[in-house]
Order: sequence, then structure tokens, then C-alpha cells
Amino acid sequence: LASCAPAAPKVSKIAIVVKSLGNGFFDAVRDGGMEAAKQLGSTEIIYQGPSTPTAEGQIEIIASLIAQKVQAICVSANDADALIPITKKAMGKGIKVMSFDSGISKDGRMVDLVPSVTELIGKQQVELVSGLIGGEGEIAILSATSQATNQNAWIEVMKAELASNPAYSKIKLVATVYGDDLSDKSYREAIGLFEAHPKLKGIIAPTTVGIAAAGKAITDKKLIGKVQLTGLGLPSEMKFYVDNGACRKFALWNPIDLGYTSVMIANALVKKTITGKQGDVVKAGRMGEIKIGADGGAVMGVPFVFEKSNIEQFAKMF
Ligand code: RAM
Repeated sequence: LASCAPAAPKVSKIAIVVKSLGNGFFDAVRDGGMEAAKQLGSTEIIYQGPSTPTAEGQIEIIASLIAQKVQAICVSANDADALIPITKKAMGKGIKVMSFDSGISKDGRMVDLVPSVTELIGKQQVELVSGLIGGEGEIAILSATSQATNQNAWIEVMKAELASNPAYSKIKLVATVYGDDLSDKSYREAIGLFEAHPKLKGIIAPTTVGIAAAGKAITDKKLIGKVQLTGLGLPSEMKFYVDNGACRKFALWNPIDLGYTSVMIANALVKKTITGKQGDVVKAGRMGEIKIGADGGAVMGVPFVFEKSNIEQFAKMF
């Protein structure tokens, strides 16, 4: 009986759940999500995240979003598997769930949007550090949390690349440490690396929080020129370290675009123009068409590389 069916909600509530609050990367993601919502109309963005990047914090938030009856949840996951029971519960209640940036395993979401192909990101990081240290010497990785889906996937590629590509036979990975996407912990971990590995020539920090903290540690310890730094960073936070020479080259994609694309995909799930199956195509506004691949995977674009010549221009954007 049509008259008994609940009216479709006038406004779609789309939640963006990030690894943690206070991270400039996710602030930019939020801005992109709000831009998409504005273009879509009748869409409200609920932006949330725990104060530190833990799965437990995200589980609590998702439970409350289920109670609020949101239409969709976009998550950058602090753990690929720990969130599955709660996101399954959400999906059981008709809420569309997608992960972006840092994925939930395939049973726990409908779509997973990665910023760029995992292989490409990992290989590019190794290429960057190799270029900076002249192809030989000790390097270390300063990552985010030890459970982060995205960083762990990139690190796996980096390790495989270092082990198999003869171009890197003279590079030795001596440590992988975790700053948990907290500035102070990342800073202390960077200093710990200098102390434990006096011959260290390079650091890869594939996290915006970690790379900025490592830039500060290299600067404070007067190691500019001695320890090279690369990774994934926000140009606005790294400009200082590009200018002072602590970090001559690093990469990232546009986090505003990532938030924008995520909300466009979430909206397509809500409006049922896609279900997340392979071959589905999302019309993602100014980002063009995003194709859904195997297991609900989707890719946004290619990372940019930043250096002295272009840092100024990008630092104004994100
Ligand atoms: C941090 C987070 C995020 C990652 C970026 C590069 O902000 O760990 O998940 O994508 O760095």
C-alpha cells in the first residue's frame, strides 16, 4: 500500500567518519564532502572522528550514526576488520556504507575508494627516497598506526619493491616505526630513528602527520642534508620544510577531491543509481565518471609530486 510506505527522507544525511579529528588531511576531505553535498542539494554532511585514531572510537561513532538513521556512512578505517560487525549492522538497517582512503575489508562495505592505485603509491615512495639519497644507504619508514589499512598496503608494496627491484639493491630498510598519526608521538619516533640508526640516510613517512613531524625533527636536530625525507604530505604543512631543505620532494593526491568523490559515491548508493557491483559507474560531478571494479574497489586518480617549483601553488589549496 503506497500510502503506508514511509516517505523518502527529504534530506540525505551522509556521515564522513575519519581516522581522527584534528588532522588537516581530513579537514580537507570534509571540505570536499561539503562541496559535493552543496552541489547535490538536500544533502547534509555529518563529519565525525575519534580524538585519536582507534577502531574502538570509530565503532562507537558508527553505532550512534545508526541510531541517528543516517542514509550513508563513508569511513576511513583505523582497522580493516574490526569495524565489520558494526558496519554490517548498519548495512542491515539499509544504511549505505563505503570506505575511502583506508579501507574496510570487502564484507564490511559496499564500495572502497582508494585515492590512487596502491602499487603506484608504494613504488613512487621508494623511487622518491632513492632519488633523494642517491640510490644507496639506510632508510626507515615512519608510518601512521600499525593497523591502518592504507599505510600497511603501501608499506607492503614498498618492501616488495625494495626486495625485488635491482635499482634498489644498495638501499637497506632498517626500521618501520609508528607515530599513530599523532604529531608528538611521530616526532619522538623520528628522533628515536636518528638515535638507533646513526647512518640513516632517508625516511619515508607515508602519512601527512608523520611527514610534518619528521620534518620538524630533522630541522630541530640539525640533520638537514644528512637525513632526507619524503612521503605523503599536505603542501600547506610541508612548505616550510621544502623551503628549509628538510624535505625536497614528496607526494599526495588532492584530499578535497577525495572527500568530494566519496560523497558522490555515497549519494549514488543512497539514490540506488549504483549498488557497488563491478561495472557500476558513478557520475561524480567535476571528478567525472568513477568506475567500480572487482570487490567494490574504485580508484580516484594519480598522486602529485611536490617540490620547490610547485609547492607555493599547491600550499594555497590543501
Ligand atoms: C594521514 C592519514 C591518511 C593518509 C594520509 C596520507 O593523514 O593517515 O589516512 O591517507 O596521511
